[in-house]
Amino acid sequence: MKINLTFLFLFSFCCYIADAQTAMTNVASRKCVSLNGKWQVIIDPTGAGDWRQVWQEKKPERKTDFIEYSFEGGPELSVPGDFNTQLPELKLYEGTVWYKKNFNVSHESSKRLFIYFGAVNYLADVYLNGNLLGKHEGGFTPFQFEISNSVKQGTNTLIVRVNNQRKKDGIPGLGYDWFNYGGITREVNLVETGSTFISDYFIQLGKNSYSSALGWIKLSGKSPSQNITLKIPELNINYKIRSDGEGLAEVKFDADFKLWSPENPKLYKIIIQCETDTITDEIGFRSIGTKGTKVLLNGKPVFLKGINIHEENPLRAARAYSESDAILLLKWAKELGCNIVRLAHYPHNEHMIKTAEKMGIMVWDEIPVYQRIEFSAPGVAEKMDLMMQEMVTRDKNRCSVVIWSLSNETDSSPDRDKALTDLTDKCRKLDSTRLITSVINDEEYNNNVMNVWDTLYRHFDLITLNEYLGWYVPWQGKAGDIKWNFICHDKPVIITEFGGEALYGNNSGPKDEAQSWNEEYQENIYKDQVAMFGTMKELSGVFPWLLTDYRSSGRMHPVYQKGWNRKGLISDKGEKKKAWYILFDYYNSIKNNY
Ligand code: GCB
Repeated sequence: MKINLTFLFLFSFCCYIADAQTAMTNVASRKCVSLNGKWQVIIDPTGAGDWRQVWQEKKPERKTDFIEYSFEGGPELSVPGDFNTQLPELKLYEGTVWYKKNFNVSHESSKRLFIYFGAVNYLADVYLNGNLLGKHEGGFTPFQFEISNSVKQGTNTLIVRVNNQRKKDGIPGLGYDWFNYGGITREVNLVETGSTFISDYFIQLGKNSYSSALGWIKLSGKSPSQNITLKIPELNINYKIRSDGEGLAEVKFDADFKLWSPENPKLYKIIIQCETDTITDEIGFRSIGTKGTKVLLNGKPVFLKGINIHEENPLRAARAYSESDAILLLKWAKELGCNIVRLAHYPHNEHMIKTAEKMGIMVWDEIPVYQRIEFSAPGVAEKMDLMMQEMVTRDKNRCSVVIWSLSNETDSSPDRDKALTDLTDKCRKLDSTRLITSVINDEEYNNNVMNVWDTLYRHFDLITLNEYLGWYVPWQGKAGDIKWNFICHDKPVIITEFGGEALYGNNSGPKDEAQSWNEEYQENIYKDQVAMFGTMKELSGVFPWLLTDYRSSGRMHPVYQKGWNRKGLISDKGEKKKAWYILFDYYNSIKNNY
């Protein structure tokens, strides 16, 4: 884990294409005032609010004046939460909603204040007291604005223009197979810090080590050079360092850690103290790597018993955001026998990652570089970089996260290859301790031989592929007879998606016809897949698509889908389909160190 000053600088407090700042690490343990709750809103389908300048909240001055908008008297929406599921008129809405919240401040000039957003989907323009603080693009990562100098004593007004319209050069772009929930979907906080504070830190085991913690601590503010102590009381660690003129201190100490694993998800309380700030965290220590075709956790081979999950609570048919949503989804994953979840296809809220960590579930973290991204369009590479950096900044101290995934199912082209190679290199410079990959699905299947040829795999730590044999791609022979050729022979192979659709409770129609949408057809796909897995010596893990049925407007079958992707092993009512039990038996048959 090398300290790279350029990246640290970018990490910390610089402006990107949008001028929001990358959020400080570990907001949950800082002094926060929550701005969650009801916000007043104006729904603006035509964009009229832009030329009427809603953020100025004009009021009539003369008797003859009238203003054709008002937050007062209008609807309210809960934050956090998507807007589509809160008001019937927003059910399928993709457009602008203006949000407004007043808050009170009595601000000491020696302190600094930030407004922190957990996530806003997709564009956010943030105004404080009528002035633009800045903009942020990207629906699934946190960002912040410093308001120490712009906030007033007393009442302040925050207005956010949120827009979830699809963009050709957006990430994701125009088409994606999940519901486009818009709004201020995650928490909003007012964060108070000292004038110089611990803005970021990275504390994990060094690559291939079980006892050396490596990393850095970064202070931001006017007194960057300070004495810092890092304590782990349970291990009697009292490590002292001094930050340099840039506020940066290198961390390197040894300890007799009990390593984090699914069997023993051990976390340690960590206290970092500088002269002007203290922050606490719970950090686990584990090592992740590969050897040949095996994935190694703490030096021992581990088969990744995975499941894909979207950030949706199917029982509420709404965007998931809370700890209880996370518990619901992850308990199912645990019950199925999983030791890892793929949080598809974008960074999920932090509750998912922290809850998984406590439950002993590894996490696959991914950015929404999905399918038909316009890699050569102006600004797209910068947006990919920004999302990758925001994800890594937020989650790099979470030991549950073992894989950074930088894209899913992109079409092969020189532009794509360059963009994803660059992004992989940048991600590796930020964090060399985790496995880095992208998911590809362009393998060729002829005469029951699968040729995994894409040269891009050479840049990744894993061969991670999606195959829908038995659903989008008919079997060409017996599942157990398929021969696999891989472009690289020294990397673990992970099947990151497979599956098929079935409506829970539908057991009618021919069992060998996909168009019946019955549970037996899906069950057979799983039986065949399991037969195939048994023949693949390079296989180091599988992630079925997916845990639960989920909303996707493009799934238009009027009887079986009704706007839902039905590839879940669990229905939108929480019922287990027959295929669940096939996977359950398979996962239970795999020994820990297989
Ligand atoms: C895929 C995509 C995933 C889709 C899934 C499907 O290959 O990666 O996002 O939702 O197929 O259901 O078609």
